[in-house]
Amino acid sequence: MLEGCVPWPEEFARRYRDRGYWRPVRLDEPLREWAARDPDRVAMVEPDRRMTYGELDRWVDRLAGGLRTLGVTEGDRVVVQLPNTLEFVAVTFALLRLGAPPVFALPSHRDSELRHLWEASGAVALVIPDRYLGYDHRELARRLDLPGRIVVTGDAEEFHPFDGLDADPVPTGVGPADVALFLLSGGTTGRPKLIPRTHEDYDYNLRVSADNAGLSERDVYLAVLPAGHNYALGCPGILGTLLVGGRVVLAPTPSVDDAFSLVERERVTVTGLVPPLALLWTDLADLADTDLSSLRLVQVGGAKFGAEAARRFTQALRCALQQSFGMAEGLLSQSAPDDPPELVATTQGRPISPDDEVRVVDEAGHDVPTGQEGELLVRGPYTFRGYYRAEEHNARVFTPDGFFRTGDVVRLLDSGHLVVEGRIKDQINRGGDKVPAEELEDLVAAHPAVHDCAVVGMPDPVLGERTCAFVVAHGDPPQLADIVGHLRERGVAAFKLPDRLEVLPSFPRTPVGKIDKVRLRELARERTTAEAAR
Ligand code: OOB
Repeated sequence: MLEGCVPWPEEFARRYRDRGYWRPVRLDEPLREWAARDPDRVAMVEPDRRMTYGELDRWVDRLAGGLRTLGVTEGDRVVVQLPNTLEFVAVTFALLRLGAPPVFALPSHRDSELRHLWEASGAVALVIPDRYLGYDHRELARRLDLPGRIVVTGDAEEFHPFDGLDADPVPTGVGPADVALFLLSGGTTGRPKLIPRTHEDYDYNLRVSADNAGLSERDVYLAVLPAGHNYALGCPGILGTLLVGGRVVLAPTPSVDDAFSLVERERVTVTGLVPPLALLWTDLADLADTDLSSLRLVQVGGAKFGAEAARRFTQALRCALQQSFGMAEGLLSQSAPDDPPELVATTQGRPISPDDEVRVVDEAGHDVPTGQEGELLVRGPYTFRGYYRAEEHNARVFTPDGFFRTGDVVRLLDSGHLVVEGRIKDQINRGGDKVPAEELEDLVAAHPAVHDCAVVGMPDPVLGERTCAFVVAHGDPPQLADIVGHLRERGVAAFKLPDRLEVLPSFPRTPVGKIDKVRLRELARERTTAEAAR
């Protein structure tokens, strides 16, 4: 295994193999099998292009060869920041085949995030689009001036053209237990961490979630959310659909217009959404003049989807809802096809593997009685054992016996269903986009008019939460626009920009002298509800 990654202890690995969870395959192998069995089957579709399994498999081989020629070798990391396109899928498989794990950045990431990902992964190459949604990623790459290869889809200008990656493939010695890819954590302390996922663990993630979604080769999965996010990538998502021989449709943007017209045209059967999008779909399903009747299952997750919203959603879309509570670190909890509708509306389903070990504990780490709130700890066949190159942090977020402390507050019901009640990790969940508090605080505190900063979530009817930055000023108090301008200059992703700024003479403190975020959250809530009442 790659240096800096933590393997499962041998007894667990043996158990997961004995039980058939971990198979001796690499993630790119099923593509080869489908291509051999049924080369003319359509594998993936974009609004203006489509490609068969046979074509995709050949492309992946040539791309892997081309990347190798560029100097990317086994064990190297490659940061991939591509929107939902055929190239995303092809380069992902090519890197899997080459044994050079992709590190998935979001298309919304900017200078600050990309530089961090580059450094934290020790990457040798970056793959970006020329432009996406009006933003020129080549300019971003120019500013970053990274010491490595920059590959660009579309008009590459001075960089390496994606389409120029074309050479005979070279075999690699990478195996099922090796790291296949890196997912990004939502982050709490410091900068977001990298999550290594092995071929065999992620293959199991794909199979068990495909199974739970009843996915088959007849299914058409629409990728609305970013392809490099665990949810759309592998729960079962793009990779799970291709594993079972289904068809992947790639939405160029998450807009309802794009999604609805693709559902109608491609007869989409399954998709996954975050709650704010699910609310929009609920409102527009009947208004829009589109035929959505092919949908049989819509997953909603990434942030809490309330019971009332869930009921309205099911009524409006007239298809099954699957609540999904997942994390890039592993654990995936989802409604099952035979769950009664009320249980689907009111819970976040059940962990999908029989060998997911979950504990719910109080502040002292003791298990709480069933049905009571506590922090969720988890260990299992597709839950990782450590962040990449993060020994100290790992010592804090894992128990000595290997349970991952999720930072989520849940209740575990007698039936095994989980209800997410909140969070103790210092993060704002902005409609599924995770804003790491500490990262944002450090960035805001670098503004000359800011003495100190603390960010908290404030309730929001659509996003669930929005971000409120509290600051203590140096001299003249700054305005929200000043702070936002400062963050934009530093190249911070738009979803991390604070929605509100509150200036205080000093921060409330806890008895031990820490900033009292509970009090700040109350304050943010009081101020927003007072304004809403006006
Ligand atoms: C998904 O993955 P991440 O890594 O972006 O975020 C994980 C965190 C969880 O720890 C939890 O705090 C929150 O997102 N979360 C939810 C939730 N689903 C995720 N909180 C409440 N209710 C839910 N249904 O977000 C993710 C990965 C795979 C599938 C689905 C979501």
